[in-house]
Amino acid sequence: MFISDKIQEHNEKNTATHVFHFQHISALLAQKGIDIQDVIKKIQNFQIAIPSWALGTGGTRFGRFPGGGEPRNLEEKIADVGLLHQLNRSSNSISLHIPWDIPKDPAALKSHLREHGLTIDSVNSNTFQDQPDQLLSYKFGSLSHTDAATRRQAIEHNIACIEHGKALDSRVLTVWLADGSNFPGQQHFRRAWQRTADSLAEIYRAMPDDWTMLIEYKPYEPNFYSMVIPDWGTSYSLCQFLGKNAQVLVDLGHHLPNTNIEQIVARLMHFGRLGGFHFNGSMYGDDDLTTGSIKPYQFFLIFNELADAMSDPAVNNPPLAWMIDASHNSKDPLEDLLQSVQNILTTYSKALLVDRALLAEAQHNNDVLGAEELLRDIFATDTRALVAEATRRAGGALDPIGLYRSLKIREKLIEQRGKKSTATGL
Ligand code: PSV
Ligand code: MN
Repeated sequence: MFISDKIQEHNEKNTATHVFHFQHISALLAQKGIDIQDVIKKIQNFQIAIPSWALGTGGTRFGRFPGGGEPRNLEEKIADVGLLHQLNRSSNSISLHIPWDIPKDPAALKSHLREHGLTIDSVNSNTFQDQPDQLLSYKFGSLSHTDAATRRQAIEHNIACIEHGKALDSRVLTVWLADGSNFPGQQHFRRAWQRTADSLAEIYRAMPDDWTMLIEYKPYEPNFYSMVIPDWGTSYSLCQFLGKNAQVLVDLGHHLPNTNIEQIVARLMHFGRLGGFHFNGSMYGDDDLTTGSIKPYQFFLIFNELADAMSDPAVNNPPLAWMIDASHNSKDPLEDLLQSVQNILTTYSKALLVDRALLAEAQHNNDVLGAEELLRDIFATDTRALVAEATRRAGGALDPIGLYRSLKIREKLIEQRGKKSTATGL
C-alpha cells in the first residue's frame, strides 16, 4: 500500500493546527536559545527498527486473540513495516527472528525491501523453542547446556543466523538466551557461565569483523530461579570475555521493578559497551506494553542519559541499534507500533532540549532542587509539534495514527489477508 498522495492531503488538511503548535514551541525554544533546526534533524535521523514478530497479535500463554489482517509471510511483514515508515519516516528497518522468518530468496527479499525504502536491522537467533525438525531439545538450555552436542547445535544455529544476515546485508546478531534453572541446585552457576562464554566465543569467531554481537539479559522468565544471563553485569562480563565487537543490549522490560535503568544505561555507555536497545513498556516485568505508556518520567530519564552520553565527545560508545520489542494482545499491532515510535521520538526530543551545561553546573554545586527542576521543566514541555514537523519535512504524516485510522488500513488488510490470518512469532 503506497499512500504518499494521502499523506499530502492529510498534511494539508492539518496544516493550520500544526503551525499553531509548532510556532508556540519554536518561540519557547528560541527564548531558551535552542537551535530548533538541529533538534529537528536529530529527530529525523533517529530510526527505530521494527521486529518482524511485533506485526501480529502476541497473546499470552492463556490465549491469543488475533485482530485479523495479520501478515502471512515475510513479504507481508515487510509491507507492513513499509507502511509504518511511510507514515512516520522513522521505522526504516526490520529485524528478523530465525527461524520464525527464514529468508528463502535473499535477492528477491532485498529488492522488496528496497521498494519499501527499508533495510534489515539485526538477525535474532532463537534457541528458546524447539523446532519440529530439531534433533536435540533446548528444554534444559542451549549455549549453556551440559551436553556438548546440544551446545553444538545451538552454536550452529547462531552461525546459520549470521549467514542469513550476511545475505541480507545485516551486521548485527542479537542473542537472547532463555537458559537457566527453575530450582535451587539444578544448575552449577559458574560452569553454566563458562559453557555459555565458550559457546558464544565460537559464534563470535564466525562473525565478520564489521559485525556486532548484542547480548541481551533478562532477570526471569522462562526460568524462574536463575537465568544464565540475568543482568547487565553478566552481559558485560561476557562482552569483556568475547572482544570489542560484543555489546550489551538493554531491553526495557528486562528489569525487576524499580531498577534504576537510567543508571545502567549511563554505566554501559561510560564503558563503551551499550550496543542496542529494545523499547517497550513495563509494569511488572517483560510485559511488552507500548513504549512510554507506563512510566513516562523514567523513560525520559533513560533518554536523558542516552542523549547526555551521545553528545559527550569523551564517551567512546558505538552508535546504538534501536529496536521496538513488543507484542500486542489488545491493540492493533500497527497502531501500537506507531504509538510507540511517537512516544520514543517525543521523549528523545525532550532529552535533546536539556541544557547540559546548566545541569552540570547544578550538579557541581550540589543544587539538588535546581538540577531536578531543570529536568522536570523539560519533561513537562510538549514536544509533539517538533516531532510532527520533523516527520512532515521527511515526507511523513503530521498525525500518523490519525491518518492510519482515517484510511481504514486495518479494515483493508483484513479484506486482503482475511480475518483469520496469523503471523509467525510468539
Ligand atoms: C525475550 O523476552 C525477548 O526480549 C528477546 O529479545 C527475544 O528475542 C524476544 O523477546 C522474543 O519475543
Ligand atoms: Mn528483547
